[in-house]
Amino acid sequence: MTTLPLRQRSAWLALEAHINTLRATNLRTLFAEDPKRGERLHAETEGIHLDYSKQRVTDETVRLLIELANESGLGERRDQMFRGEHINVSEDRAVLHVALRMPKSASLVVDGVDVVAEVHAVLDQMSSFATRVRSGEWKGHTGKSIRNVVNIGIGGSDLGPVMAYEALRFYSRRDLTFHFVSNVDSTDMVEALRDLQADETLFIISSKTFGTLETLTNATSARRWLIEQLGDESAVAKHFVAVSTNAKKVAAFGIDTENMFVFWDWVGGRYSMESAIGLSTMLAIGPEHYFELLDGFHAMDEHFRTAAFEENLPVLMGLLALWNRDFLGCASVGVMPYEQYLKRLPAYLQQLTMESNGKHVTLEGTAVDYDTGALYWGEPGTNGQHSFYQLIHQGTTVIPIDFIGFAKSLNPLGEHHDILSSNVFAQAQALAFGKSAEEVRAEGTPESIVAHRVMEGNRPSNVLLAEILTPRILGSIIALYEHSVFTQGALWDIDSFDQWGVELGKVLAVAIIPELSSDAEPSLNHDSSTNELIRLYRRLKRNGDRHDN
Ligand code: G6Q
Repeated sequence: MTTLPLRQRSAWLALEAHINTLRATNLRTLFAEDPKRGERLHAETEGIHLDYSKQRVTDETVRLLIELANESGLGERRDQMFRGEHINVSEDRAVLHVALRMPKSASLVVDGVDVVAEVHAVLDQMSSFATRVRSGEWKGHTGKSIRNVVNIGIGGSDLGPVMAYEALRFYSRRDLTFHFVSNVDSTDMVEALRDLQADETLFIISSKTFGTLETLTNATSARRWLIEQLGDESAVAKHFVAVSTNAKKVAAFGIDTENMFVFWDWVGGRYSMESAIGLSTMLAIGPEHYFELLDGFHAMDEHFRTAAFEENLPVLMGLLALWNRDFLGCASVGVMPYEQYLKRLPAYLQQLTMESNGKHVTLEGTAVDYDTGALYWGEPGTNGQHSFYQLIHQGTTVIPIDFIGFAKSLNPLGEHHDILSSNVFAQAQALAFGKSAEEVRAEGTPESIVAHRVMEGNRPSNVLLAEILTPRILGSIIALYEHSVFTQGALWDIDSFDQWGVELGKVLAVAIIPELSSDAEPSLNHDSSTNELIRLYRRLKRNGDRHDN
């Protein structure tokens, strides 16, 4: 299907005309004129309720956005993904993370191979390994059971495992400790290993390519530490496993491929947390809970694949995000989970959204003439309310917020949970409706500070509400965001599955490493700023001062 460039599509032009109606009104008026608005502008699936009535939209906006989705061929593009077509065009790859969570009974044949059967073979291998480690049957080099797990990986091979471990900590084994080393900064590794006994520690080296400098540097140091502690190189076999697509490099590193868990090039790094990259998650929560997590992902996949766009949560969220970005000019989105266990969710979503949709050309390589991915960030509630929410309420830039709340706490304690949740509703209310000068005056505020206390309101938000955080709900929330990202990318006509922008810095760093480490004064051929910084670094490095604790 050939489509016109985005800004020439008729629904886009209609939205450009329609925005003027919305500029002339605000959320206060929209709610006052339409008492049922809050009951109407919502959608629900898989126990997740999305209230989007506090977005700056009307029924007409949503209708036009859905028309834009249809005109852009969103349905066809989604189906291409589910069929395993190479929709990651710049890397010529299929995009099949949805196959990672299909049930065993399903089948998806891509290039003559049933990928679902392959996925479940690895899941079986992971389950049997996790069961052996968790039961104490897997013994380390000295015959002791494993008590500590250290996942070494970065980016997509770290953020998912860390986020899921924190999110599902309630369901995890408390007699096992989990550590996640990602940064090549030695402090990350040294602090993680500080209190660990080597003979009770299992390292999972997670790297799709097994060629990532940070991960290989960390893995090499971990291996050296283990051998030094246990005094025997053969100890590596019982304390190192690998998760990768690259068996050759795993073997070259010295990990027996018997202890390797594979995945495939059709799984993007930031879409890999439920592949073998989730091994640490499975070790923490056990296979049964892990399969519930996969079920949650799959249920949302099916909803995305089959539900009408009007009721389709990921499609609606994606369209609203595009509306805020391109028509309301919002460059940033705040994700605020009111659930302590989701404290790493904003960081996880930051990669998912920004690495996927931070793109400047269309699939054909033409420069886009509209804004693409927004900046995503956030903190768990209520902490942010006592710091940066000031700017969200009264600053000169409008930041749409996704509030994520739950009706029940996993750790009920007195009134805590109702106090926490009241803030979800109150913050969304305050952002939408603000406080007028008349209301401020009516409180007896001195005239000199009335203006300071006025809150203009009309600031958009989504509220996602579910009953309680379970592995299944977590899977559904992540898949919801994945497909929202997909929806935005499809309309923007960009490749949401590559990440060429991260390459240049890596290459430049590799050239600079020897210039920092060699004893001989290198001849520097960079720009004058880089040259000068390298010289200064070398001078400071030679400085004789030591810093001991
Ligand atoms: C994610 C990116 C990136 C990747 C890391 C780690 O989509 O591709 O974050 O996950 O660079 O790569 P490896 O898993 O290959 O070490």
